[in-house]
Amino acid sequence: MKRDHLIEAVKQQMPEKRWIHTLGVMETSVALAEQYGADTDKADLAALLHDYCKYWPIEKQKEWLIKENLPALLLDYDKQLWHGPVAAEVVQQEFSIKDEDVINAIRYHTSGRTNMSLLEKIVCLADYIEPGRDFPGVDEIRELSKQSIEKALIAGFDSTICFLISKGKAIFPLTMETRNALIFETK
Ligand code: DGI
Ligand code: FE
Ligand code: FE
Ligand code: FE
Repeated sequence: MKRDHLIEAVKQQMPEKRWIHTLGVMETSVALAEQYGADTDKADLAALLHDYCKYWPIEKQKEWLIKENLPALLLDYDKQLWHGPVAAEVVQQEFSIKDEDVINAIRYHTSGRTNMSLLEKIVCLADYIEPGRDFPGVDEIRELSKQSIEKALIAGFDSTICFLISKGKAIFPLTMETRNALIFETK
């Protein structure tokens, strides 16, 4: 499917504010891809589709998790973790996206994972620092992104983990594993 058609399809799935966020993630992903030497077309495509299922009714997301045999552990943790793995399946079927790296960048954009590819890191980080984001510490993460993608991502996950702790919420084990892996990578 052509990019213009994908854009129309994505816009239809979300309110205006989420579309503006998506545009921000696309712009930042392409900039990071240029900076770190990744494929800018893949960065643009993965960013365009990363939140495709964010506004799907939660029951529909759950149906896809079960239908596609996605990790059952996800069901025990925050529902916000579901839209990435679900979108990774949906875009393959709806739009015939076949690039594994693009699919994994969508799948792991919220939790991260160990041994993330450069493209996966880019989309995950762009999701934190796109121009519309405004949370305490975001400017420090933007600064770190100029120096080290791993250090910037660690700071992003630190902020999410601290936020979850402050709310008394559980932390998805893969997020902790991701943070540990990034720390070992920067050693
Ligand atoms: O979809 P976005 O809002 O653009 O961003 P996202 O896909 O990174 O979702 C982040 C949300 O997920 C954020 O509000 C925190 C929530 N969340 C809940 N449990 C976890 C979690 N995020 C991570 N990384 N790990 C968790 O265990
Ligand atoms: Fe998301
Ligand atoms: Fe994220
Ligand atoms: Fe997002």
